[in-house]
Amino acid sequence: MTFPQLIDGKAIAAQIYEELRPRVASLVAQGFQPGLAVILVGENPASQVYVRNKERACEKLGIRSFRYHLPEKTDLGELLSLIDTLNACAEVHGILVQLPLPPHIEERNVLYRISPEKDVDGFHPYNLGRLMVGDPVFLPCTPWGIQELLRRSGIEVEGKHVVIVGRSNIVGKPLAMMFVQKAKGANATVSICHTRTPDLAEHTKRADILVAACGSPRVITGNMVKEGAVVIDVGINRVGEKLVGDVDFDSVVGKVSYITPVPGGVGPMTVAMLMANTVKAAERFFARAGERKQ
Ligand code: BQF
Repeated sequence: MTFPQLIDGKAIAAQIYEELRPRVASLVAQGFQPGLAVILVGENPASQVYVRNKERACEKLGIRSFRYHLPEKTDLGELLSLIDTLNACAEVHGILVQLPLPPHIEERNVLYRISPEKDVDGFHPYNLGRLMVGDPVFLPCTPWGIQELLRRSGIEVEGKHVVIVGRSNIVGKPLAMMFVQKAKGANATVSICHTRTPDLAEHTKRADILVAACGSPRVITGNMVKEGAVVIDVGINRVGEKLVGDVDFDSVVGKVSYITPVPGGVGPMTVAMLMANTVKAAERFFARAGERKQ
């Protein structure tokens, strides 16, 4: 029997907010308040919760947030013209389009329109390309949050076998790219699997660090995990009234050295890293404004 350590994402996120506070204060003291535009299309109830979480985080830090809540029937052209306006707006340093979008709007077309300098979600192909070549500007928030969770919990990634279950552009693929880099907090050996990988358990059992980001409730069970492994659960699934992860917590918890809970694990880190990217975007914006004046 091992005694697993619960990784407290809420506490680590709070630590990140405290580090951001003086950076926001310094910008405000120079007359430059950071601003984040949040675009929500339609009435997806989960999206409304996430948008509220992000607005609350902005408020806590003294970042201005601008909400654009558009009707479900909004067409691509209207959304693109709003993004063009925000790209040109000096009060807005970060632009975020809450996903998922309604099915009639192609997400790519929208994400590609956001100025890479305001792309605080890190989803623009420019920023994903910069990540791929090992010279990142804006990292996607959830993968960055996972890296910070591990680093701040004293869990070494270097030389470890990280197995990621999930291949999304938002979590699985960029996280794999981050951990495989020749860089601090990385230098891992990385496997990317997914729910259609044959003999998935054969792969997950080899993980020193297992990241579950496949978006299906409780698919990672105790028999799929190596004794003493670190388990990071990215999933947020509603099962009845309850929020559960992609990990079957009860069957895994007795085997592992560290595990993240759902809620209160990776989720709060995603929002914290969004704030970090927004502060960074504002700092970069004001540095460029200073150069133009000289
Ligand atoms: C927590 C998200 C799936 C699809 C689109 C705190 C959040 C969630 C959980 C949150 C998420 C998930 C967000 C907790 C933002 C993370 O206490 O466990 C915060 O607000 N998230 C999103 O914007 O879009 C998603 C998950």
